[in-house]
Formats: sequence, structure tokens, C-alpha cells
Amino acid sequence: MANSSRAPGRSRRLRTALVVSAAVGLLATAGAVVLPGSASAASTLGASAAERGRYFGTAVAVSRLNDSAYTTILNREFNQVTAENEMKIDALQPNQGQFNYGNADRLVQHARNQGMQVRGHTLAWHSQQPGWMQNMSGTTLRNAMLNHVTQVATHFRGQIAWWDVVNEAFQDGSSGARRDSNLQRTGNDWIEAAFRAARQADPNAQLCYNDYNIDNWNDAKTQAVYRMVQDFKSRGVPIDCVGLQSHFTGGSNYPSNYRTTLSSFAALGVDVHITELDIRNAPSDAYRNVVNDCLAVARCKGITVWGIRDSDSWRSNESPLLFNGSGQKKPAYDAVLAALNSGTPPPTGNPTTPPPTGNPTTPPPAGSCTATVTPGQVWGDRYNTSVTVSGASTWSVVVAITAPQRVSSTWSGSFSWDGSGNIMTVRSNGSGNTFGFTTMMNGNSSARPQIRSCTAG
Ligand code: 9MR
Repeated sequence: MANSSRAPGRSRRLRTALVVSAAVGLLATAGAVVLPGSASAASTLGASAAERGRYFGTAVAVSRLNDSAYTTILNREFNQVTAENEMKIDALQPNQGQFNYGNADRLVQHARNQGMQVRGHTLAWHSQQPGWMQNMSGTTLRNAMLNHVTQVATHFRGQIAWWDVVNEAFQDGSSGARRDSNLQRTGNDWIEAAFRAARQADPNAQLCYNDYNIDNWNDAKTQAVYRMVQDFKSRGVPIDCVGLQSHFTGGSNYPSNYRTTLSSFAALGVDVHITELDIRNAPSDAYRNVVNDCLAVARCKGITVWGIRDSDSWRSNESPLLFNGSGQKKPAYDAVLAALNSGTPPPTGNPTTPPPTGNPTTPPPAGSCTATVTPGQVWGDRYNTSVTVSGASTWSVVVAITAPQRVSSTWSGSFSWDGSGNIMTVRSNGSGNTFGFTTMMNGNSSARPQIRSCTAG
């Protein structure tokens, strides 16, 4: 546990001068504290989901960020985004060794400005491979795939809450087999190799397997993915979550055993995410059922719809989304918001110990420096923090985050985490003396980051 591993450094830390911003008191009251059982009627999808410890997100086409009607809805309603196409292999590495991060970085920047979490989609997939990769096979392809995973996960380290490490690797139908692809032909272990490479490159991102048609618990494909996740967990392959795309479009219906599927995956010790939801003709009851099923499973962390307006959908002729082409809320929107609002808020977690106040007038010991916390913007489910270091130009600052809170994005420093994911070390990286990060409250709206130490050099 994180607490016992903290013990050895305690006396040195107590001597370390800590400056805790005078605004800590302000911060303690800034977050919306949701009392268990309290009635709530949040007026947007993201805010309501956040009150239940979840996110509500959407796929974003980066080119549409120039459309103000689109961006207005995006910023108002959603607190999570997935790039619809801009983080796929062909978009990020169009020529071998030549990475093109422009569009993806633009989305990440937009998300950071809005305090939205980002799902990375997707590191390894048989589809949307650039031409050079489609023509590869064997060890050459395996190495190129692993290099792509490493390069991309490293580029976005600290910015991505969840990666769809591998997408759509199983066949439809009754076989329960892996899908044939150039990646599959490099050997059955390609999936776990991709997960290991992703963990190494970004230890703080949650790593997901993502697929469609794994919604019905009785389907052979669902069972096959379940067995793979069970096997990965038993052998220590680093997997944290399963994404159910849940495209109930094109003739695939919402199944009545969907909740069983969510809870069965969760029982394996992974989180579950509904990653690409859209439903043909957007029936209110099916949308409501999906929300209720997610809220009924503690490890269901959130829902992402695959586009904002029907006109943005990959299946726009099926009008499967929550907003019509003019950006008006459809009946399914009201059903989703009402279902979210009637869900139970998560437990508020353990009472937290107030941070040590230190003595701001004591000068820091030699070799030390001072880290001053400045609280930033607070949303329903998350908040920003910036930290300014004085007394040194190169430094490393240790910051403790109280679980279940978790840092979802970072800037202007080099960030690493201990095994628990709660103790963060930030090193100067030449981008000045102020670094910052977004923390997801995950049901604990009162705890705030604590500076553990500031070391010069
Ligand atoms: O919505 C995406 C569409 O714009 C692309 O043309 C298509 C290309 O493969 O991919 C769509 O998104 C898919 C997602 O990446 C994976 N699951 C299925 C989605 C719908 O096809």
C-alpha cells in the first residue's frame, strides 16, 4: 500500500520546508461536494456523470473544432474526448519513422484547456495502417508495431488517461478465434507484446483492449475476449480495462444481458468503458438502459458516444446520436441525462488528513528548494493545480495524490509515478519553473495534492 511505502522518508520530509498555498482553504470548498444520497439535477452530461464518479465523452473529429456550433456543444456537455481518426496509425506515422502529431496534439491541447480526459485510440490495429505497414510481415512488422506503440505512447505520456492499446483483434461469428491480420500472423503474442510496450512507455496510462460485438454475454466473441483478459490477468500481462465499443448500429442491437457482460469483465479485475456508443435511430429506452447498466457496475468508468450530432456520425443515415444535425438535443439526450441524474453518487471515500502546513518562514535547507502550490480551475469532477519552484533552476518535486484521485494530464515538467500511481515525481525539463497537472477527483472532491519534497539539482 502507498501508506507503508511512505514511512521511511518521513523524518527527512518533515524537515523539508513546505509551502502550502494560502488558498488551500479556498480549494477545500471549491469542489462540488456530493453527499451520498443527495438529489442532484446537473444540467449537462459531463457534470452529471462526474457526480457519479464517471465521465461522459465523445469522439471528436479535429477538423470540426473550427465549427463553433460543434465546439459549443463539445465544451458544454462532455468531459472526455477520443480522437475519431487522428491518433490512428496511418494518421500518426504516415511514412515509416516520420511522425505527424499536429492534429492529435491540437485535440490534446483543447482537452487540456477544457479539463477533459483523453482516450488514446488506437496503438495497434489491423485497420487504418499506413501503406508501408500494410506491406510488412513477420519480425519486421512486429518491430515496427512495437516501435509505433513506444514512440506514440512516449510522445503523449502524461496526457492520455486510457489507451486503446489493441483494437478489434477478434473475429465476429461463432469461432471465438482471433481475427486474421498481418499483425496476428506475427504470432499470437502480438497483443501482449503491445500491452507491455505501452506500459513501459507510459506507466500512468490505463491500458485497454477495445472491440465491437462484445456486448452480448452469450456471443462467442465476447467469451473469447473474456478468456483473453482472464489469461492476461493470471499471467501478469499489464491490462487495466476493456472497452466495449457498443455500436448498436447497422443491425446489432442493445442486448438485454449487457449489464452481465459489464459486470463479468469487471469481476476479472479490470475497469470497463463504453467507448463508441451509438444506437440506430437513437431510441431513448436503449440509451437509458446503457446508462443504467454502466451506473450499476462500479468498475464502469464512463461512456463515450461516437460523435456529437447525427451529421457528425460515421452512420449519419441512421441518426444514432444525442444531438440532431442542428445541434438540438434529441429525446435520447433527455433520457440519458435523466438516467445519469437519478444514479447514485459514489461513496465519498475515506476522510482525508489535512495537508501539513509547514512553516513558510523557515528557509529551505541547502540543496533544497521551495515548491508553492497555486490552485487552478475546478470542474465537477477534476481540478487543475500549478506548482512554482523557487530557489533552484533544476529541481525535482515529489507530490502525493490521495487515491482514488488520479492525475490525468500534465504539462511543463517531466513526470513519473511510483507503482501505486499516487506519488508523482516532477523534474524540471527546461520549460520554466512552473509545472501543472489535472487531477480527477474520482469521488473524492476534497483531497488536494501535497508537496512532499523539493530537491535542487
Ligand atoms: O468513425 C470512424 C470513421 O470516420 C473512419 O472512417 C473509420 C475508418 O476505419 O473509423 C471509424 O471509427 C471506428 C473506430 O475507429 C473503431 N471502431 C469502429 C468505428 C466505426 O467504424
